[in-house]
Amino acid sequence: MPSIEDQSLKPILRKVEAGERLSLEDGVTMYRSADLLALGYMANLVRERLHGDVTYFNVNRHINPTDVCVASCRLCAFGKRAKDPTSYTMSLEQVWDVAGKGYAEAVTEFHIVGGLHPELSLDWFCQMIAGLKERYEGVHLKAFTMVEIAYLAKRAKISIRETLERLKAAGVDSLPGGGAEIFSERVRRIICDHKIDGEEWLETARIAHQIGLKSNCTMLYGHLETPEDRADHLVRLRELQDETGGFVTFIPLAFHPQNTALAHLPKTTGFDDLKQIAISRLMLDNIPHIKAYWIMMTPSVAQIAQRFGANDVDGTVVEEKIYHDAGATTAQHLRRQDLLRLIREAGREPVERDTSYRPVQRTESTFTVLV
Ligand code: V47
Repeated sequence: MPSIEDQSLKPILRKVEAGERLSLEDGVTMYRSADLLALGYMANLVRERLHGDVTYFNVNRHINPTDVCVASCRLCAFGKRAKDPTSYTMSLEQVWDVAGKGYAEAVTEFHIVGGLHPELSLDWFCQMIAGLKERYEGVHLKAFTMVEIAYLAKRAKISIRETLERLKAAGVDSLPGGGAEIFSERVRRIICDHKIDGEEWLETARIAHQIGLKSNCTMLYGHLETPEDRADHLVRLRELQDETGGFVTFIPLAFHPQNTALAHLPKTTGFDDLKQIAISRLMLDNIPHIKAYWIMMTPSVAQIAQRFGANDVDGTVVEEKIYHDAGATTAQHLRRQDLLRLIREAGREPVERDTSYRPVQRTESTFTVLV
């Protein structure tokens, strides 16, 4: 056990050892502490209690059907106006085609998110989903952030519940965690004032969970938020999880400022990224998995994060646009064997999972090209 240098963490350590819930104030105390090793030690205790030595990964592919977006969020380098000649929108055939391209291993999940397009209808997206299901039977479709759901409902002039029900009937299996950003209204007004507010994000997630769609959840950090805003965000996610149990994985997302309207802000440091992973594990005692998204934190930091509270690294990804448009210097994809090495080197046992965290059994014949 390491020595706890920061005395303010001692009462928190006692709670962690006793398996007690941490308070919002404990969260703020941890954010104010620079005792990274003590935070990592505590988070690792919880992580090993829950998952032992296992670190999960999956073989997935990201698909972004369009970057056209009616919102102009200051945090974003991805969205473009429809009249921008550099914007793109795929046809249905292109989406179905791109889903199977460029990867020679059997994908178990498509992660599908995009801009808020002013002309693509709910029917179009239902067709897109149904077409993917038909062509790639057995691939889990994790599609549409709460923000996209709310926008599609508004455009179709139907309720959020009905929108989610229609997408579920078309073949959506679960929802990714994006768009939550930070729930603080003060900060949200500056970084993404065109988006639904925090309460609406939580309400959309609540309805998704009620109709049987699991989802992930995220927090965007490293911009204008305070330690109190971060702790509040985590507590609000934890409260909804107490109610629905529908969140599977939490993914803290470090803000990448390049090419955004907030380009003057500095990038987060590895220190802050690891601290955020540790505090997430400690505060979110009812969310099973904490993901260190390698695209966002770099494979090196994602690897260290496996000893600071994380138990997942995300997957092969194949083609990532949102972070790369905002200056990410990481690769766009990692091979399955790269992920295995990264995890093993951290002294963890790699387990390939599907989106529901069931282990995936591989034989040579499942490594077939999909196209
Ligand atoms: O919603 C946008 C964020 C999210 C920037 O559910 C930015 O498994 C940093 O949600 N700098 C998309 N972040 C990514 C996302 C995600 C990723 C991996 C796995 C899962 C999952 C979800 O990225 C957006 C927004 O919060 N984002 N722009 C930026 N400049």
